[in-house]
Amino acid sequence: MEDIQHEVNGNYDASQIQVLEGLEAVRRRPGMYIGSTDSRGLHHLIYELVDNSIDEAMAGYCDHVTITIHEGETVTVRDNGRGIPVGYHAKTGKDALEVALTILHAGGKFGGGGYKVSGGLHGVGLSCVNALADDLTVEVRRDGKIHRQHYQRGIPTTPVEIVGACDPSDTGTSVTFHPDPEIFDEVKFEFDKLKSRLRELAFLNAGVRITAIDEREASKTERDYCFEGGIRSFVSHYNKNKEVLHPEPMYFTAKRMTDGEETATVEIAMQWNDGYNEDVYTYANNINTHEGGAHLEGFKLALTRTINDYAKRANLLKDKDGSLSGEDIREGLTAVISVKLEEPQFEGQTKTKLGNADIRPLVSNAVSQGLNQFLDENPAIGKVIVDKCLMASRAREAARKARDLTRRKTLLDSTALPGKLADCQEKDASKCEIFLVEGDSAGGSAKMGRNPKYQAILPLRGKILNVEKARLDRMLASDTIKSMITAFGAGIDNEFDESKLRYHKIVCMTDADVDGSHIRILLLTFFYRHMRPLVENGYVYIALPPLYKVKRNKFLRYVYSDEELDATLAEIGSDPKPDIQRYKGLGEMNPEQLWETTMDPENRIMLKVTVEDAVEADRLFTLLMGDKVEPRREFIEQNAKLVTDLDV
Ligand code: 0RA
Repeated sequence: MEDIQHEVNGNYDASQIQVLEGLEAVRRRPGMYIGSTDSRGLHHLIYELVDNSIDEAMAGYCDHVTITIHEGETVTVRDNGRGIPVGYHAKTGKDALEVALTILHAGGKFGGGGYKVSGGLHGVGLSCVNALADDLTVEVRRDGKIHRQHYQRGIPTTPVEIVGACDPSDTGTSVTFHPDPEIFDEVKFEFDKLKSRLRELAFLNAGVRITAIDEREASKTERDYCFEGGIRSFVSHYNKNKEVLHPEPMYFTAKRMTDGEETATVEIAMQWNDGYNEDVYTYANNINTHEGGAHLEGFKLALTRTINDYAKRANLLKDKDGSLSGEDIREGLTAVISVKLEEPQFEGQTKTKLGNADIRPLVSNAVSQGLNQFLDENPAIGKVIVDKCLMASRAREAARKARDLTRRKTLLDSTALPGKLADCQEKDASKCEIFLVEGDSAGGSAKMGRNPKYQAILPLRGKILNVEKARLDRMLASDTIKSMITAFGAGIDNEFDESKLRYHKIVCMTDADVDGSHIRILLLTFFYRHMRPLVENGYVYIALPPLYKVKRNKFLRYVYSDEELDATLAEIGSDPKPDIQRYKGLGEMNPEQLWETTMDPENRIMLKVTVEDAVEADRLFTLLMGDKVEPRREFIEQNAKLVTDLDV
């Protein structure tokens, strides 16, 4: 008896030291665990908790997750899973709940919950959030009791206590925390940012209801996401404003079983529309694999082979047509591929390429079998799809000829940069910036105001061609597009070569009005569609020009929003009246002002464009420019503000 007591105490001391060391490591180098301590890292705290609940849902024990942002930036993530285990944990001599909250890597995985497939980018979960919260409360509903424990900066301030009773059928976990202001640059959650990730998770986990509530007075909102169709609904959502070639997305799935246990699942949903873009989104364990990988390879392989085989079998493809290329087949295709597997290997530059080679045959078999069966059962749809591929093939041939022409031109005159470009002197691309400026008058000011050593100016004239509706040949005929391609120097589409890029900062400098935001949407869409690495690797920025200049005697300040204007006026008082100038456009600023406020690296504010921004721009673009008039009008009526505020 005494021995056992001793043993428990001994372990307790050792494990206590380990716990403190572990939590201290997280607090000392938070970036290692959650990526960063900026807004992205802050939101990551919520995703870590949501991932745990989604793991519980993937294991089949949970179908509702609620995320609430309370006043004061405190957040609750609540689920109706089995509840984190509570009770004496022999190995540590502590409560199992405390172990889950304090030991790195314990999170949702300790104790063998009976499932192996798990999401979560970092897998450090609960304890990590706990270490980075100045205040945290965990509550577990299990066996008819409500258990609760409080923490501050990862250290328990109460034991695990039973604080009430509940219905024994009511089980689940609820974590309420406040991020530690000592760790994060700014503690302010953005509901819009959360919303899109939570909706994505709901699409990826069919039938799981995700409720997002913003209780804060200034931004009160509630959203409820639940898609019985899962990734089928995801594809329908992407194709919402498009004309589709068949009424419902196709859906294929397969599982891998090892020793009677499910060790991997793949799901594919896809639907063609009458557009020209290829939109294939791939996920592994709910993480967007932007760089593709084994699942995408398996998909492309099977799709190309199956469509070609069918086209020949059904006599839709004559020998003289040769065979259809993968690109032709994927023109106008929207697809979501979601795989869930044990020990995913994330590779590539941004760790978003799935490495697990054995997932490739699983995906390709699912697509081959499923698609073959679909085509045999739906020959009319099969013909529409193959006809569309044939049209793509012919258009691509025409485009190739058009492109050869432009290439030959640049070959003859390879140093010819666009006439309107005011280039910089520096040759080291990593130091160079190019400002894409709306209109000639702002372009003129920018040329005079810039630092010509490393800043280049390209004025954009007129409307930028609608890349959604235009095929490659017509797109290349647009002067604006051509001048950007030549100025950047890295080519487009498959031939895009990042190493040839002439500027490592590409800055969209447009007015803060509706026209400006349209141009910005067009630019982002063009980059996303035809120079995607620009966006993925963080070369694209949005300049933020000021809205006002406030001046009184020696006081001078440029102000970037209405809220900031109010704050400034409050700060300096209203006696005597300051002079407030409102800038309606960049063209109203003189070269010195433009330099000082928007171009000088010392003072300027620039937003780095993320892939999410570009995807959103692309979606808005479809709405603004697509063929369907009604949704566009509705959209503009409802989102007049969003259209002008895209860069948030
Ligand atoms: C391990 C085992 C069991 C539940 C969980 C983890 C669990 C963790 C989290 C974190 C957030 N929500 C969660 N829900 C469940 C249960 C084991 C059992 O009851 O047999």
